[in-house]
Amino acid sequence: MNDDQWANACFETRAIHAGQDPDPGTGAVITPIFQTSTYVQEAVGIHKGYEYSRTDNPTRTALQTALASLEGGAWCLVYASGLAATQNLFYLLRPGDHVLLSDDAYGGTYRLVAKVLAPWGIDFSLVDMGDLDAVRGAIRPQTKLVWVETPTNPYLKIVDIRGVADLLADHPARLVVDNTFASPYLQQPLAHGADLVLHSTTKYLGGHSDVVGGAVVGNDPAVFESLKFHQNAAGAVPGPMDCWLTLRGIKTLGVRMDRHSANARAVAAFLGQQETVERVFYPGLETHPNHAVAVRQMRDFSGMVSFTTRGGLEAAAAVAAQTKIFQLAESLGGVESLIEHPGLMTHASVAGTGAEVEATLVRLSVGIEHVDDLLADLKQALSVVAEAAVPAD
Ligand code: P1T
Repeated sequence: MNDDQWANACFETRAIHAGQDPDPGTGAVITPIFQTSTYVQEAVGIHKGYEYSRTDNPTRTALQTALASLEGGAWCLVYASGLAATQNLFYLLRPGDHVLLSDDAYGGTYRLVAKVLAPWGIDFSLVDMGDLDAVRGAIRPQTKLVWVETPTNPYLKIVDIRGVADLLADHPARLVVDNTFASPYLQQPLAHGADLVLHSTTKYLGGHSDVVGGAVVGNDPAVFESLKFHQNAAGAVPGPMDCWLTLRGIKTLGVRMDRHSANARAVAAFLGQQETVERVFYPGLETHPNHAVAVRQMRDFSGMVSFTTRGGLEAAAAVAAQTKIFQLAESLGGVESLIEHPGLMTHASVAGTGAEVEATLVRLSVGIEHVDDLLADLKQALSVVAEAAVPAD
């Protein structure tokens, strides 16, 4: 089958096969790691489509073809990290242009915009993208990019992608959706009107916490040409081994996301019953303010759950230190469960900006271990905190 024929296959089948036909030279079923920096030319300018691996590499091409297929886009570019992909997208802007950024976005995205790009003349404002009236009010004639994360990091707010796209119908701004928390198995933003999709492939797409990478997917050929030019000129490319690891990860994306979602649903329900837990943030809960939008645009609700504890920062940090299966670490989306304190870890760079997170917030990346073990681990960690909060007789 060729790529056009795979286009008609279901998601799980494309995850395994799109862009990943057996190697024509050897019959290898798995795409080889083309660990080469350069390619021999028959004569000057006569070659098989590859000249130099900053520009293109066959393992990278396979990953790009697969991800474009999974997001339903015409093209994909992959990068050395999610932030390298984000930076590349900002080359679409010029000094004086304005960006609308989600007020609850990954701290590193905020840091790139506020601390690196703003000094070069890119203007930005933060807005609660869940409030479409607020988005409408914040759009300016100079707005060229609207940056949505959904679900957001770390409060798991849900943004109505179609709603924001409709607001931009008569405006030249491009709508970018960071789809890292959902993955294309659960949500395909282009189908809801987004212009571009961004991923930290480090997370669910890679799926095994063994590789850092990023991706952008879109349909507009002019945007592809511009991004490709800038990526080649500036050089933020992933190595072939990293592309191969990500390709291997996406083959199991569907089964992993089903299990992540089922486990997270159980964890969110459990946390909601605990006295030491104040509030639970999970888009799969019917009490989530945008649950109806999540149902409309997502297949399931993914594996991220956040909650606030009673008892202040000490209690939140203590829970994060007490879990045994949930390992205390930044990042998310791997098969193993992780726990972290966003205020002191992933979102420390938003401190003092007005977009900071609560000191009592804890974020879980719920893995695919057995759910009974995960619930028991959280129970013992929360009980230690509860005991510490009760004064001894
Ligand atoms: O780490 P990197 O591959 O560069 O991706 C950046 C990034 C982009 N978008 C979202 C939604 C993200 O969550 C991230 C990275 N986030 C973490 C490392 C974290 O622990 O939240």
